[in-house]
Amino acid sequence: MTRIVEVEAFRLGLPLVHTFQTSSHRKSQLEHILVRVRDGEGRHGWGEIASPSDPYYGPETVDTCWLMLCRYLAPALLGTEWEHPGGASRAWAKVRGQHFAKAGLDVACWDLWARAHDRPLAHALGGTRERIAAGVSLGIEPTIDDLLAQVARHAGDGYRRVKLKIAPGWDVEPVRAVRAAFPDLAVQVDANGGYPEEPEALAVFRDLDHLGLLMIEQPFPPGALAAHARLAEGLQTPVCLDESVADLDQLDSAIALRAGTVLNIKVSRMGGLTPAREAHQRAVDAGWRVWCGGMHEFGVGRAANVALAALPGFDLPSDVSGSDKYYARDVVDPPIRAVAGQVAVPTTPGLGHEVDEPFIRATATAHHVATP
Ligand code: OSB
Ligand code: MG
Repeated sequence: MTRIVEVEAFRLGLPLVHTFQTSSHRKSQLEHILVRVRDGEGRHGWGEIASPSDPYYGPETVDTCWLMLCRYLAPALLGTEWEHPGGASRAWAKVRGQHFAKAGLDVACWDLWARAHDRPLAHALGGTRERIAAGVSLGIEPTIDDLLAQVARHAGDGYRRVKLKIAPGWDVEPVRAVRAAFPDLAVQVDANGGYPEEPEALAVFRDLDHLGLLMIEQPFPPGALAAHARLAEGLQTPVCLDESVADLDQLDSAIALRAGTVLNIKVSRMGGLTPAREAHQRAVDAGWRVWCGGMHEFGVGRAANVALAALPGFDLPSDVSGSDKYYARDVVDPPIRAVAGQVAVPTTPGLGHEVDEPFIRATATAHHVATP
């Protein structure tokens, strides 16, 4: 049995090497929360709460995650004994929502447990891949030339799939330009729910449907499952859901309604590795394809994504690029690296990357210690 006797939380900002813009926000530095758990035998594990600062992707923010972690989630975990990390999440099952905050604690428990059993996290989860296919997610750029330069840079680094953020006013034209300039590159788009289900938007998706895209991700707002189903029925291009599926019940509804055929599985959005692994199984059983999405994680969260993406069902390229696409200095050593568009799955215990604890302690802008 494992009992966590201490939860430490660190708020930490890292500058991005390249400003990132989506349909809703623009960022040049990101603040995440790193979580360290320790058990009675002195073993420890790390996790990351990769919430955006503002409530535009989902309802959570760094501030709400900090509050929920300190006031509810950490105290609940401290009072629970568990045999397997899947049992740790029962500690906070009563708390509704708060998936990003829960995910940080869940990953820390998985890391501790995998290390205690001397197993790489990917193996502990049931992963079978030695390396995973990595793609890059590119934000909205000031001009099409800027976008083409970004695509050229990452294609030059060996990535063979790019995801382009789209928004009303930045869609068919830039995507067509990338398609024309890079005919051999796999391209997909992500709207982050930025379109209403209206004739102008439907015309955009009809045009995109002719560009040979791998998929169209989250065209409509999260709750609009029926709208996604109507769109998917009329398109050749697969529809992928991200924001619409934050738990297994929403996944069941999406499957029943045929609101898509592809699922972007994020550890953060689902509330941890335990629910993410279950979502993988349910989606694959329903005949959907899955891949692993990201939230611009620092190295701790990124390593968890790599481990998840080693599961057998993840057969589409993931948004799990190397640390260097985002950060000049990461919080893990070695940083996550992509070679020829692939990231090797670590074979050392736990997350498989040493966490740079002195750097985290020295750089944190807030620190909280929870004990029983
Ligand atoms: O919708 O997938 C998304 C980043 C922040 C918020 C939402 C999304 C993203 C990404 C980045 O696409 C994926 C990555 O971590 O590289
Ligand atoms: Mg997305």
